Amino acid sequence: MTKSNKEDARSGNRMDRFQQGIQKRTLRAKKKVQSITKEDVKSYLLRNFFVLFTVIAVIAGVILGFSLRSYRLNYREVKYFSFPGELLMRMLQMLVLPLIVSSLVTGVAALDSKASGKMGLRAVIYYMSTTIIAVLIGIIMVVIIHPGKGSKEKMHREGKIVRVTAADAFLDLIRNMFPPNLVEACFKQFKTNYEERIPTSVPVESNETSVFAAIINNVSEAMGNLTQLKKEMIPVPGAVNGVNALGLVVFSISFGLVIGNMKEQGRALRDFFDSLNEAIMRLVALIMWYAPLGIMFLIAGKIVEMEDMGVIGGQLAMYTITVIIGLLIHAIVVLPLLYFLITRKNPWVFIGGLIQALITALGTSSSSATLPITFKCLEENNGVDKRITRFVLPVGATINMDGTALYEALAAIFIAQVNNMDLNFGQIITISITATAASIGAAGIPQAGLVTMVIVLTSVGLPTDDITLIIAVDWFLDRLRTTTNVLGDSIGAGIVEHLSRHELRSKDAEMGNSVIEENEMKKPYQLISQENENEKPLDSETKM
Ligand code: 7O9
Repeated sequence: MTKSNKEDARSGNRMDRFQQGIQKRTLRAKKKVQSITKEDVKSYLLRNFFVLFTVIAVIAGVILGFSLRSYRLNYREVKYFSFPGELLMRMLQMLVLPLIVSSLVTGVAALDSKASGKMGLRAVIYYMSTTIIAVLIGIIMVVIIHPGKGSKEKMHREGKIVRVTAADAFLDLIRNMFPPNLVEACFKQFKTNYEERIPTSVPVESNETSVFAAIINNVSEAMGNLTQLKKEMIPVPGAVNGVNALGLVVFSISFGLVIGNMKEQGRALRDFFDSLNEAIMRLVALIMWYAPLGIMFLIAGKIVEMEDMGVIGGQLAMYTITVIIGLLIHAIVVLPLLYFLITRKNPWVFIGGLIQALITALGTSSSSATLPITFKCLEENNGVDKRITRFVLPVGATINMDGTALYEALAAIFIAQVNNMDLNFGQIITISITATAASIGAAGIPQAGLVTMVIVLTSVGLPTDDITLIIAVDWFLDRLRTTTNVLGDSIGAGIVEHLSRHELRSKDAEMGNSVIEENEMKKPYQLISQENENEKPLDSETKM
């Protein structure tokens, strides 16, 4: 054989192998295609149709909103116009209460206390670390960009701020963890109110003979009345409307732990909550048909309603941009990177499955109202194990708010910049700690929104009145924060699932009964995973 012949043969071999490779692939692809049932295709189209529809809804909402602005609708007309959006909010909020209770109870009861303890620990470590990262990003961005110029005279002010005492807010938070009445906890939160009282001065021990004592008493009372120097704010118990999420979460987790340990005796309750959860999820599926329309009107309504951009001066615009950049870095760099580093899977495929939830968060600006949709996206599009989502999502919605933490730290330093105050290192650390704590405790603090901001500001002696400088853009930034919060919770579910896969598997091996049902749920996800070879169903090989 000549040299060139040899080479020919070798290249022929290579060609053969190449062709074989292609044949194998086509065969595999054919098999895959054959294994895809009609149902699979249907569900795939349906899901993408929904996502497409939701994205179109946002775009249509923005266009509709801006084109209606020129008509200068009055307040009443704006309210009528937003009505379909309001309905979506109400429908979603309707489901939140039964959803969090049933999912937490079954989520915790599905694992033994050791496994749920480990899962809980992982979740809490994830929440803490991402929140701290978010706060650091906020601080770094506001220090680098420096949006506050040290003058606030020309800035627009809007709204009122509430006065709170940090200690009372903290005690309220702890009180709300233990609601005395579970039914009341579904619609009311405990809140310390203040009453102004002029304390009646303790009378000097007087017997009728002591003219001196009588004079002192009279004089001190008169002075108290006149100068009101002694006026005191007395904390009195009160309540505000709103779900006491923290109390319900604490109760549901404890309840789930207990019935999880009750073995056969707890079975009836476990089945009840399981069934309740399933029924609620079916209602969510129904509401999702209406969601795109609702979101369109929510967004359009908000755009029609918003004030003219004229009030936003240079500093406030820079501040808005700083917050947006900070949130973007956290949401599209840090969280996906963390997901990739821990699970070694493509974060964008995971985020792709969450689009509807993220858009709903953008439209509703409430991570608790988005919760039903987040559940649906994670379980059905991303195939995250139900035992994980049922625990991680409600707890995440209650205590994990990365966007909020980032925002509060950034806002506090912005207000310091506007006031020309230099913060030392200790003060910046204080801001980080209070912003982290405020984002964790927000759900337990009544009327949290501004209250937590007041607490962060007072912790370093910044003027709380200056919150009114940033209220004008808060409605907009709230939407972006909420989207970041929802993304943080969802990626947390993905990460905790990956870290807890061994416990989940051993539990599967222990009891094969509920697993069949869950595998059926996985079908749509497997269809996705075939497109993305690196995205394998986590535990399909061990199940069944
Ligand atoms: C944002 F899911 C439930 F049901 F457990 C749940 C119910 C209510 C969870 C949380 C709450 C709740 O009240 N949360 C709450 C959140 C209360 C006050 C303030 C905030 C902070 O909200 C975020 C923000 O303003 O930055 C954001 N709007 O994620 O919803």
